[in-house]
Amino acid sequence: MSVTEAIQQAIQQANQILVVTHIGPDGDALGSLTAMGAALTQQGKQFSLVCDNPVPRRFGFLPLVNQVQRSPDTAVPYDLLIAVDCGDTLRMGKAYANLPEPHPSIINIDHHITNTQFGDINLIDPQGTSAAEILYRLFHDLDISFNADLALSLLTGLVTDTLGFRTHSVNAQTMKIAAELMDAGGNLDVVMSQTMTIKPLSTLHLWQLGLNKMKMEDGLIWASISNEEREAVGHKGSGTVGLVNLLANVDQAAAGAVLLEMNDGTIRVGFRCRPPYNVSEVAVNLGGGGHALAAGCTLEGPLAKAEAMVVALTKESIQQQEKTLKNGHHQ
Ligand SMILES: [Mn+2]
Repeated sequence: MSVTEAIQQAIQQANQILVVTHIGPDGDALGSLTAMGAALTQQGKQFSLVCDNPVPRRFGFLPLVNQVQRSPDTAVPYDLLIAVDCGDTLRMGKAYANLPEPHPSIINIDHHITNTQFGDINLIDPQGTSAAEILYRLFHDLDISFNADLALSLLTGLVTDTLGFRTHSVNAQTMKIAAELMDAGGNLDVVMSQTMTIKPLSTLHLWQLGLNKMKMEDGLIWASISNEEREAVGHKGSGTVGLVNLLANVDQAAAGAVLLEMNDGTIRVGFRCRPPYNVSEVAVNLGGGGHALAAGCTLEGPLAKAEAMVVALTKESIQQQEKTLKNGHHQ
């Protein structure tokens, strides 16, 4: 049985489906979550859509977003869990950690290269630009019709994880999928303006802070922001809202990092780089994960200690990679 057939059978046989996306949700997380909701609605299935963090306001335009709940229903005996855009079970937060035993069987749909294959069925494609792109292919194979709701959700995942079709992973196929989703009623202008262009003032204040604090040494550009500073500018959530991209796109930098101290004292670290560099290894070494060009991890405080560790390990990783690149023709 192919993975697609196995997924089809598991969904057909399930009565109560729990769909979960990752904490600190981005456009791909919420687009994939609501797309799965739209597809399950078409199939007449009972489901809950769960994200163990509030939905950021800018994603309010997504279909079914009002159905997204913070935790699974305790009274519902879920017999299938579908995880979307989650590299490991920790990324589901309490939505998974607090699930009563026996756990339902798991379908794991993702595009992170560091995915731990935690599902009973795993549909993982690290080449995929987004979890939404993998869902697009799955729904295509399952003959699910791309109505406007489904198209808008998938287009949101595609647009946001590619930073508006600008990442290295974008190819002609990505654009064909986007075109098809637009034909099906997905409004690109809405997605672009809501997720890429319009920003809350707090985002620019965080950038202002980050640009004031940025340092660059040995190919690494980084900024480290304390909880006090973060709260003073009204930053909510755990993402760097583009600051890490802004830094890492500096021509002279091999890699960029942003450290954000959260109010529980943990440090959220985002890494970015451009080819031929890779930041997923350093993120994995620090207990996190992600993609070659975009990765992250969570560290224990204090901030200065986390910063020293991140800076030392990332510089070392850059140096190693430069050595390997220089000797590339010998391998
Ligand atoms: Mn994603």
